[in-house]
Amino acid sequence: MKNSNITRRKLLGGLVGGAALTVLPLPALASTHSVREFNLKAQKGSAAILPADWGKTDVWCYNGEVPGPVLRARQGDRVRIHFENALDEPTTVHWHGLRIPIDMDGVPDISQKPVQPGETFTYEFDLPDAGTYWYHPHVNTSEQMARGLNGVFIIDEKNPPKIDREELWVLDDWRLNKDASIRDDFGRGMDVSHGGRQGNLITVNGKLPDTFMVRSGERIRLRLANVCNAKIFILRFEGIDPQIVAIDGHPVQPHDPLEGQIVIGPGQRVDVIADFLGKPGDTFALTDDVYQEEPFKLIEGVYSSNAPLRLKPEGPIKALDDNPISELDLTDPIRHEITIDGGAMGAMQGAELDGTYMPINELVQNGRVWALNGVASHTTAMPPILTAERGSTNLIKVQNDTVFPHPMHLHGHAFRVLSINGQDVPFKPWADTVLMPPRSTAEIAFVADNPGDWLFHCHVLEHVSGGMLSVIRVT
Ligand SMILES: [Cu+2]
Repeated sequence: MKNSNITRRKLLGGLVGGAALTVLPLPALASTHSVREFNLKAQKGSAAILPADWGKTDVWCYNGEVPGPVLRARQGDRVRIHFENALDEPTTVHWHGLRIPIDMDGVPDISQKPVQPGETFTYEFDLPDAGTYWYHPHVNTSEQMARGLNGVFIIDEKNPPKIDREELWVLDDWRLNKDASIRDDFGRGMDVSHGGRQGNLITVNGKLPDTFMVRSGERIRLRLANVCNAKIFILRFEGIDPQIVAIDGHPVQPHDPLEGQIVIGPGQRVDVIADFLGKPGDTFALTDDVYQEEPFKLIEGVYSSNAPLRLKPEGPIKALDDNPISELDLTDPIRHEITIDGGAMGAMQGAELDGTYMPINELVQNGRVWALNGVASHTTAMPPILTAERGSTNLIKVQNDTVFPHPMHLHGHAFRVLSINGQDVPFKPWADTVLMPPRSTAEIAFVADNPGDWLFHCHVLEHVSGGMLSVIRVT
């Protein structure tokens, strides 16, 4: 791997381009597999995000690494994670996408008290699902994540796919000053009311995008995770034809990216498997098409001069085994509606905050500019936006009445994304986050099988600061 030639101007010259109801119980506490133990410490550190002549960047990180260590276990395992907070402020760890008990979910005031500086907390839970997941703080999330706190959690299938190797690409962006330090303008009003904190530097696995070497004939699984505060990637592969095999960790029938693109919003993950069938010396690429006038090359791929591993694939790419998620019965679901309002250029006149209706100017003075069903929130201790009886199938029509996209994330469950703007979504994939385009509707459905108060919020973290969070109660 070598760094491509990137000038300082290019780096920091501004924004980069600008059936029948089946309720499957969650696994019992007694696991058939071993308990895997991990130590995880949130701490201050420094990371070589930019090339060496820039010096290191002060970060907040897990175990001294950016991104944090990959936690890896096997489906059905139980994990025990000894967490220590060595930061100067409270934090928690949320296990994004994992269907675990509410008291392990890392949400302050609901799951646990924030872990204070110098304190420890032991997270322990079973892993019902295989796939690509991740972890991050849920206290002062916008700042803690922008400073580098995140990591990927990989859960291996009981029956893993036949591949030659796998690669993890953690996609992140950073807002840096010209001296490579992180800009400390967290919670800037412009970011809260517009598209969130967008960075001016994109990294893959905490480093500048780099050259990826493959051997002709290899079959490789690529795990893509977007851990940005707010940035959406529109990914396009040039020179290879990957098949999407999992979305947000959950298997989906292998298929080509729709219109050749993989759109991946904050918090989302996509697994693809690709056969690399070029000749030695050939090249391929992964680009980000968000900046249409100048597609950004994330990965430059090169085939090594080694003799091909094989000349043609050993059969088609097969589907991964399903995760044990309760299947939907959509004959007569319980229907709910959640409307997203607010933001710049929106029409919101006011909303409720702490039980009191406030006109928009008063809301803004309180730092809130977004609302779900007319309620702006600022803590997690709040009345639920909807209540679902345990075992019931719930269909939520989410309406985005704003001019911004919002990746809406539900804790503790997986839902099927049924439709966007009335159009059926191919394969109706299981997901924990649905990326809603500006002024759109989405229908999502899930079986409420995990009791607790589960956050439902935008994963643009500055939108959360601005009030876009709520709680779905499963009784
Ligand atoms: Cu949002």
